[in-house]
Amino acid sequence: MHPEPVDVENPFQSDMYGNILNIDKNVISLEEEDPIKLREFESRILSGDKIEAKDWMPSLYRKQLIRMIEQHAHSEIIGALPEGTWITRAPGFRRKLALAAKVQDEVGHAQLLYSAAETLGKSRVEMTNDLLSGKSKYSNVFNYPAKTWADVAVIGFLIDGAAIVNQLANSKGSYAPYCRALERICYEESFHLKQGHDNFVYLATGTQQQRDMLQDAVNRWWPHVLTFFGPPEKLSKNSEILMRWKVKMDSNENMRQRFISQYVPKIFEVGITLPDPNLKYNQESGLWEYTEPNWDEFFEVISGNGPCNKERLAVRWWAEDHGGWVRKAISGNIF
Ligand code: BYC
Repeated sequence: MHPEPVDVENPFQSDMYGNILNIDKNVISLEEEDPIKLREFESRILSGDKIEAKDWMPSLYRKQLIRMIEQHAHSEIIGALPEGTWITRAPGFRRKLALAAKVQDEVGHAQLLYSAAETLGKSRVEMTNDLLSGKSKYSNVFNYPAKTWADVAVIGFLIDGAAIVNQLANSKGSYAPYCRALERICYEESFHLKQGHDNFVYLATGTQQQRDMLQDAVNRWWPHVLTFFGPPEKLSKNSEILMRWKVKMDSNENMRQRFISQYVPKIFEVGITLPDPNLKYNQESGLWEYTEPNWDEFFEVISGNGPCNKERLAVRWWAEDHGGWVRKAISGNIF
């Protein structure tokens, strides 16, 4: 049985940003915004200026940022789970140590990101409640199981690689607290990438059994890795405004292309193939051609109907239930 959602009046609710949590969260259309303030805001963004938490911003900018940063934070928390299940089964002490440190980092990234989202007026408690109730999304890729040790290598190399492509670009964006968090996260992700690459190469150059295990994991993960960057333009409802306001520094498709061009050669280099007969570089367009991932499946998964969605949320409910006493004790409200 699930416990009751967390009380939003909980004293653990952060007020570290002063009165920022009391800001008006009602979203009004751009036409209703003060045109002078809106023009000034947009020209600041155009000139490359960063927006800080207490600066004026259109309510839609605030809403979009909360949505995106919150989803990112949840992705880090839930993303710790597929790899986390392998800590106790890692082959050898060195791999175990590295994986435990990596998973711990991911949870730390969530902390940074929840704090960045809190600067915009949504409390950590509200965000946790929205994750637990299924209202908030998190990255689709973490709703697939990590079946073998090779899945850990693929996640560490390709999912972390994809994350770096996305986050490095967006760390140059317009909202300063998010950019600061992303910059720190990218430093740590580059260690995760080394860990993933080392593991990937080790398996790719190992015994036939290790190579088969890796190839099988790559075959299963490749389509999901491509979806990590979000749907193509015609299905991407948020991209236009987010790019105009430099929250997203490039389109989903351009990020995907950047990832493919950086990582496909590295995969081929160690003799691993990709499960896509249409994958090829088009010299004329300068773009990679590939088989479109199944976007119907993607939307099903992000609506809560993927292979592991229920299992992932059940773990969070368990943590909520069993960790409540710790939160109460820390907040001094144990009696
Ligand atoms: N998964 O309008 P679009 C990590 C949703 S964790 C789920 O293009 P947007 C790691 C989207 O929310 C790092 N949902 O969206 C951790 C929207 O629905 P709503 C994860 C997705 O926001 C542990 C709808 O589809 N990285 O690296 O403009 C271990 C339409 O899409 C996804 C981030 O979170 C998806 N993949 O662009 C290892 C990066 N894609 O909300 C590794 C930050 C789309 O309107 N986020 N949707 O109902 C972003 O950069 C952007 O949010 C995205 C999507 C590019 C992902």
